[in-house]
Amino acid sequence: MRFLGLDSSTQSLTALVIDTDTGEVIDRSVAFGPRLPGYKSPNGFLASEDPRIKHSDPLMWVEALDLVLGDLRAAGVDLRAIRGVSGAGQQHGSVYLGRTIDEAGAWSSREPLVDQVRPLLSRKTAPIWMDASTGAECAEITRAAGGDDKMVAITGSVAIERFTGPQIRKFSKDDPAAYEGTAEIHLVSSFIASLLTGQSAPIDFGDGAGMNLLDLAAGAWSPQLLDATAPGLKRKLKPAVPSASYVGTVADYFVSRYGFSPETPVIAFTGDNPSSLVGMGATEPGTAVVSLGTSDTMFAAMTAPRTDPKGYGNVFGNPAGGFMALCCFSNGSLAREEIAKKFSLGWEDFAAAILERTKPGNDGNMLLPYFVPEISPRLPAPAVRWFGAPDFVAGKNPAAAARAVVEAQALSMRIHSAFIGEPPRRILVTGGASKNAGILRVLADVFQAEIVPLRVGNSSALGGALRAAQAVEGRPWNVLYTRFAAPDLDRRVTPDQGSKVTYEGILPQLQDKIKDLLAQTPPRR
Ligand code: ADP
Ligand code: XUL
Repeated sequence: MRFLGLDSSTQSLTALVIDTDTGEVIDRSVAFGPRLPGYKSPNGFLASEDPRIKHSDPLMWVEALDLVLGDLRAAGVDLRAIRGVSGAGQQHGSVYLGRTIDEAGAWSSREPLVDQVRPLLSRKTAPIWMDASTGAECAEITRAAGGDDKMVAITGSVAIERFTGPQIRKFSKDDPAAYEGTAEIHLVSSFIASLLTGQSAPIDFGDGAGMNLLDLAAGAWSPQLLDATAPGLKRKLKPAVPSASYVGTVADYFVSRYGFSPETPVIAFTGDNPSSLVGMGATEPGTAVVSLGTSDTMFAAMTAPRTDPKGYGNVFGNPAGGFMALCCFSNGSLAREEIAKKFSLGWEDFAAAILERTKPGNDGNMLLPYFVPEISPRLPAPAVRWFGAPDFVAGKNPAAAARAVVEAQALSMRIHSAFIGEPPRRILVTGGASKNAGILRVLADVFQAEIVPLRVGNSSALGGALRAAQAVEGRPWNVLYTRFAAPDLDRRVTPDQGSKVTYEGILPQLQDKIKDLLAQTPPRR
C-alpha cells in the first residue's frame, strides 16, 4: 500500500510517498525561497529590523502545499493510490485564526486554497522556532508557574524563547484585540493537517510538548500554565491527542485537484524531530540520533520522561509511545561554515584536515565556537574563544581550527546530552553535514560509539509516511524500519579505542571553559 508523508520545515515543504509492498520511495520538495519569492523569505522567514524577531507568512506554507502536491502529480505519482497521510512541521511556530477551520474549512475547489485561508488569519505572521524575542514572557510565565523547577516538572522544559506559550503570551500583550479575536491557535503541524482535512486538527503530544503548555504526565494542557500564559487560552486550543490519532480525511479540495481517493485517512501531524525519530527507526531507547543541519540536534527515545536539571534539554512525546529527549545546538553547521569560510576550506579540505592533518585532542588546541547565540548552553550573545598554541590562537592553523570546532561541538553534545541516560553505543546521523567523514570520525571518538548514516534523507517526511502506514495498515515498526530506514553500513564509522583516554581528559577542561564563559554572562532573570 502507498502512504504519503509531508514535512513543512523551516526552508521547504517535502512530500514523500512510500510503497510498503515494494519498498519504493519518491519525494519532492518545494523550497520556499526560490519557489515562492513573493513572500520575501529566502531562508523561510521574513526580514525584521529586530534580529530577535523571526516570523514567517503562513500563507507561504499554504501555497507550498498546493505546489508540492502538484509536483508529485507531475512526477507521475498517482495520488488515488494513497491509503493514508501523516506528516510533521517545524516545531514551536504558531498560527492564529479568527475563525476555526471547523467553521471555515469546507474549501471550495474552484478557488486556490491560499485565497480561502487569507481572510481567516487573525495575525498575519507566525512566530517560528528561531524567534528569540520573548525573554520577558518566559520570565513572567516562569514566575506565575512557581519557578524553573516547576516548569520542568510539568512540561519537561523550562520556559524557552523559541517555544509556543511565550509566543502566544507576547501576542496577547502586544495586540490584545487581535488576540481576543483569535478563535483557534495551531502549531505548524496541526495547521497543515487542518488544511489537508478541512477540519480543525488537534495538536499531538509529540509536538504539543514543545509549547510550555502541556502537562506531560497528564497528557493534557496544564490549567495552571494556560492561565499563566494568556487569558482565555483554553478555548483557543483543542485538547491534545496521542500521535497515532485519526484526525479526519483528505478534504474534497485535494480530491478534486490532485486525484486523492475520497475518504483517505489523515493521522495527526507531529513535530519534525519526533517525526524524524520514526523516520530514522529510532523509537526504541538505546539508539541516539544526531541531526547535523543548520543547527545540530541530538535526540533519543526514553522509557521515562527524564528531564535536564540544567534546563537546556527538552522532553517531547515519542510518536510510537512514551517520550523522547532533545538537545538543540544553534552553533551547528552555522559554526562549521564560519570556520570553513574564515580559512577558505571546502568541505573536502575540512574533512581532510580532521582525518589526515590533525589527531584526537588537537595538540591541546581548543575553541569555544559560539558564533551565534547558543541554546545549549544558554548564551544570549555570540562568544568565540581560542585556546592553545600561538599559531592556532592567532588564526594561522586552518587544520587545527577545523578539528577544534568539531571537537568542541561533539564534546559539548556529550556534556549536554548526559541527562538522557546511558551513553549511546550507536548513533544514527542525518542532515547536510552527515556527508562529512571528518565530522563522523570525531563524533565516533568523542562518544566512543558507532556512527551510522542512513540511506534515506528527509527523515521527517519519511516519518510521516511510516506513521500513516503503521496507523492504517498496522505493520509493526520493525518491519517498516528494516524496509525504509536501513543504515548505510558502507559509511559506518567505528570508534578508535585509543582516543578514549584523550577525550576523557579534555572533556572536563572544556566543561570548565564553558563554566567560565557562563559566569561572564548576565543571569537570565
Ligand atoms: P536544514 O534542514 O537544517 O536546513 P540540512 O540538513 O539540509 O539543513 O544541512 C544543511 C547544512 O549542511 C549546510 O548549511 C551546510 O553547512 C552543511 N553541509 C552540507 N554539505 C556538507 C559537507 N559535505 N560537510 C559539512 N557540512 C555540510
Ligand atoms: C527543536 C527545534 C528545531 C525545529 C526545527 O526544538 O526548535 O529543531 O524543530 O525545525
